[in-house]
Amino acid sequence: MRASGTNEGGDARAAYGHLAVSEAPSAAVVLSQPHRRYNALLDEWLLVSAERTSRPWLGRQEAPPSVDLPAYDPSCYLCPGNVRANGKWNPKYESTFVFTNDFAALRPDAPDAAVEDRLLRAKSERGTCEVICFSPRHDLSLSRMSAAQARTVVDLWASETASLGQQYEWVQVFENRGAAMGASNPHPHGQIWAGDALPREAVKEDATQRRHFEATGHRLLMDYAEQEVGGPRDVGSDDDWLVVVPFWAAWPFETLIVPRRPVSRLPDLDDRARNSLTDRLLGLLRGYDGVFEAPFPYSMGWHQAPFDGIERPYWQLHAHFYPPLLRATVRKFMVGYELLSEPQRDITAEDAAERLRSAINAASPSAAQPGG
Ligand code: H2U
Ligand code: ZN
Repeated sequence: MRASGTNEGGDARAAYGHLAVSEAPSAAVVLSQPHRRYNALLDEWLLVSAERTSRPWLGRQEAPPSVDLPAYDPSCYLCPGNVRANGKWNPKYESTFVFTNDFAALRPDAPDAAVEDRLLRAKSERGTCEVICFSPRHDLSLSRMSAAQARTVVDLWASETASLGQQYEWVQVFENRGAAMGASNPHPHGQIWAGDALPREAVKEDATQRRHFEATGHRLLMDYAEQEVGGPRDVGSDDDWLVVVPFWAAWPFETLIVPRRPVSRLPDLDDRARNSLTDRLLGLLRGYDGVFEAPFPYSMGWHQAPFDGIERPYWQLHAHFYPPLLRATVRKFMVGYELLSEPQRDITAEDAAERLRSAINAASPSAAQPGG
């Protein structure tokens, strides 16, 4: 058994055995008490207070997602051949389908203008928003697709990135899955927003990755992968991909997926890397659905190097999965302390990884051998 956050001595040393030997005893002490962890990718700290999950909960319960969906829903605005909210018709698509969001948050025709009035500053932002349907089947989810179907989604992420990257500096591919994460419709779909400016998270990750590269000559996330593969937070890496509950995870079952070779953007992934990504993704997503034996809500998205023509050899492609659930019907709220001070989590990343790894193993026995 892997040590939980409260284990001490030998157990804890076993769990943290990946740390330098001289550090192991003190690491075990630090990591088994309330402590702060450093997020190297965001240059931020968060508070880890394991075992708070035993506190009583009389708050909001998430409704279990409805699982009995029809393969085609005549009232769904994403199903093939149906009409959307603004009167446009979807084609009778048979694989994937992309359209410009009818309620786009960014527009390509925004004027180039700015406001500068002492502390009041604003800039216009040019961009576009796409909705990407993963399948014509209303009742499928990425987690329940065949490898061939899921590969079409990987290819779609890459091809849309390539074309939007010709016009915009930042291309954000993402998916909100489940009502708990704000998905408006169970039909399997994601979104891509692209714009001229580097948004907040991109600016932070750009700075940390650049600093690490300047100091070491290595990509931060490749060094991180080397440190994590086969360790207590690995939930099913292979030769091509790191799949990990990051040391600095803030959300209970947060994961990070990173290619183990230098890759800056989705379109740069070769055929082999796309196939292994498809397998890693399906393993992870089926594991997620197994954790509470119900479709697992999350927001996920890809971070890739900006398309601004600037040489950025330090930028490593990666995906973040941010699932909100702490228990089957109880979500983690990022509220008081999190909003006002810093993120805080209730189960350790190592405990979450252990649970996720068993769920991945149960869903697909060969999928979750750490480092295998
Ligand atoms: P989410 O489920 O992640 O919200 O994505 C669905 C998007 O689909 C949402 O951004 C758009 C919404 O604006 N949409 C259309 O573009 N056309 C419609 O007919 C309904 C919803
Ligand atoms: Zn549908």
